This record gives sequence, C-alpha cells and structure tokens, in this order.
Amino acid sequence: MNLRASEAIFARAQRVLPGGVNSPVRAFRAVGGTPPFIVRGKGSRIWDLDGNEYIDFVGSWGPLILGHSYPPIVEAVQKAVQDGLSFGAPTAREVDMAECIVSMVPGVDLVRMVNSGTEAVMSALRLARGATGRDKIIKFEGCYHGHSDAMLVAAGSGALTQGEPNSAGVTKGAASDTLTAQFNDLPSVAALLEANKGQVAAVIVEPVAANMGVIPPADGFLPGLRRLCDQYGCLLIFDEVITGFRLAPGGAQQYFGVQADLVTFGKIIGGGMPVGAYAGRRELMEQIAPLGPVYQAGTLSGNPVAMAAGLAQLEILRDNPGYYVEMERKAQGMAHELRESAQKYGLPLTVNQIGGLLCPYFTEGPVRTFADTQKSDLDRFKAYFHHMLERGIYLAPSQFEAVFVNVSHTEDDMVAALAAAGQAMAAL
Ligand code: HOZ
Repeated sequence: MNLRASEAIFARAQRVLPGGVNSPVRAFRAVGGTPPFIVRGKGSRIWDLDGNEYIDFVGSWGPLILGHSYPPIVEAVQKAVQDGLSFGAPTAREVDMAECIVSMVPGVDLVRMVNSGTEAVMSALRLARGATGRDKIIKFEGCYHGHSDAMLVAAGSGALTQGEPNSAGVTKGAASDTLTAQFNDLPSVAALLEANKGQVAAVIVEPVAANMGVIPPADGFLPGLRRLCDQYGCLLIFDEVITGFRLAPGGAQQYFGVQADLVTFGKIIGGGMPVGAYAGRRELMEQIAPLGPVYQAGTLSGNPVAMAAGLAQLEILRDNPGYYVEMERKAQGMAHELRESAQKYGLPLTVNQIGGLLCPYFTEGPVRTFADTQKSDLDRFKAYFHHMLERGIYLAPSQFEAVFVNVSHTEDDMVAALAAAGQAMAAL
C-alpha cells in the first residue's frame, strides 16, 4: 500500500504535534507504521491523502451511525453555518436538541449540553458530589470516562493502549477519591461501598465496557449495581458516550431495562461534531447553576452548528427503530463469521458482540473481565490489524477499542471485510 503522502505529512506532524497527533491512539504506536491521513469520507468509506480507499469500522469512534457526509446532516450543518457559527447566547436549536434527548432517553427530564464526553463526565461527577455531599467515586478498571484527572485512574482506551492507565500529572488528591472496582464483579463494588460507607457519591460505569475492547455486562450486573447504589444511597451514572443512541434509541438504559440516575453522552449526539451532554431527573439536574449550587459553564456549550448536526442524526435514529435491528444483525453476522474463520485456521479467538459493537480478542475465551482482556495476544492483533488495513479495512489501531458496525455498512462492505479477515487469519 502506498502511504507516501501520509508518511510525508506524518513526519511534518511529528515536528509540531506531540507524537504527530491530537489524540494518542491515532499515532499507531500500538500497531506500528504510519497512520493514513484522511481527506474525505462518504457513507461507509474513507479516503486518505494517497488515494487509498477504506471501509471504515471506526466511524469517528462511534458517532457516525449513518455514515460519513450523510446528506441530511450535511444540509443541516450548511444551513446552521449560514446563520452564524457561535453566539454564546441561547438558541432554539439547543431547546430542540434537549427536547429530542428527553423524548428518547428514559428517566431524563433535564439536559445540560457541553462539548465532549470528558466534560460531560467531569460535570456529572461534580453534580453527583454536590447533590450527595460525598466525595468518593467508584469506577471500573479498564473503563474509560475521558481524560479528567479523577477518571485517569485504571483507565481504558488510549491510556490502557499506551500502558499508562494511571496518568502522570494527576495529583494524589485528585486520584484519592477514585476507587476502582472490577467490571462484571458485583462483590468488588459491594466491598468498596461497605468499606467507604456514607462516602461514595456515585458509581460510574460504561454499561457495555467499550474501551478495553468490548465487554457486555454479565446477567444481573447492571441491575445489581442499581440495587447497591440504592442500598448505599449513592448515584448510578451510566457513561453512554459509546452506548448512547447506538444500542437502542434510548441507549443502554432502554436496552438493558436499568435506570441510571445520571447519563453522560459525547460525540454520539453531535453526528460528527464535537458535543457532549449530561442528563437526569429534574431534582438532581436542578442542582446545576443557575438553579443550584453546582457550577458549570461554557461559551461553546449548545453550539448551534453542533446542535444542528446532532439533532439531524438523532431525529433520523428516533424515526427508524429498524436501524437498530439492522446494526445488531450485521454485527452478529460479522462476529459469527470471524469465529468460523478463526476455527478454520486454528486461531484462538474470542469475539464479543452486542448491538453494533464488537471486538475480536486473540485469546481463548471467555473475555468477561479486565483481566481476561489482558490475555489477548497483542502481536497477533497487530499483524491482523495491518493485514486488514492492507486490504482496505480500517479498524481502530488498538486491541482495546471497539469495531463499530453502522447503518451505513452495506452487505457488500460486510462481505468484503469478512473476506479480508479470512485472508488475514489464514496468514497469521
Ligand atoms: N481513545 C478515544 C476512543 N476511545 C478517542 C480516540 C481518537 O479520537 O483518536
């Protein structure tokens, strides 16, 4: 594959951007080689500077359920742009967006828009602490909730990929109120709650852990968290940056039938633009300024262009519940075929799949915990990744990220991806 133009600009990039990138996983450090520099996307496809075409299974890390440059979203953005880029003043689009989220997400009365998932989580944690008068937070090893100080403890995603789940630069003070439990292990949560009685403000969880690969919650895990939070008087926060509007129109709460107290959203509600939000029931959300004592603000919050893009996508998803059936079917089919290929070539492979999310781990299964994810053969993943890229299949350059299957993927795309995977596995 010719990546000459990407190589040239990556060399320039490394002189002016740390690692040549603005977000670490993109630097390809976990897999080696040069990241293709992307120039254009349409539907399920992206193209790089050298003219290579890829079927994209990253989709901007989740939000592009309808694909790249989806015409109604592009038109909504074009219209919004003509009206002005930013006002730092209320606009009707923010109200439309909040009404749409309230209508789709169970248990949500009020929404506060922010600019990223990181900001949403950081703000939701502050709200949880303000509302309960408690300081401590329980998170799960390998779950990723953005890069705020308190959440860079035993973190997944890029932090895990880079081997730095506890970031330098986080003070002991900022980290000391973050307690770490094990995903899919209720006793580990109960033990922390018991040992820190009356001190835990919230348990925050990705309802599907999707930043250490993809780990669906075990039966009873999410209802068990709900029960424990009620028992110990703390809040349950679902970080739906990845699962929101992807598993179901109402996200993981709807998919699993478990009600959280607060939910956080990220890029998924921007349709490709930078957005985030946190939301919950009225009496909790009324603790936020200007109604209550928990302060949080932002000039770009509710930005009209981002609202236009996000709203266009959410309305389409709301009106097309069949899309969710379609994504699940395609992802299930892909998981099944990957398992078959692995079996054919005698390769130890475990594929976890739920909704339009999946992850092949290069190990015997099951993969149900953080510890299980660490058994995956990363050299095999690396070789697989490059075989796929060579064959025009664009995957996340890390074992610890999800494969995103979207509405935009055609049956031909799925067939092409599976043919490539079969060839890759034959070569491994
Ligand atoms: N590590 C993030 C995904 N879980 C974002 C990666 C990126 O945008 O480069």
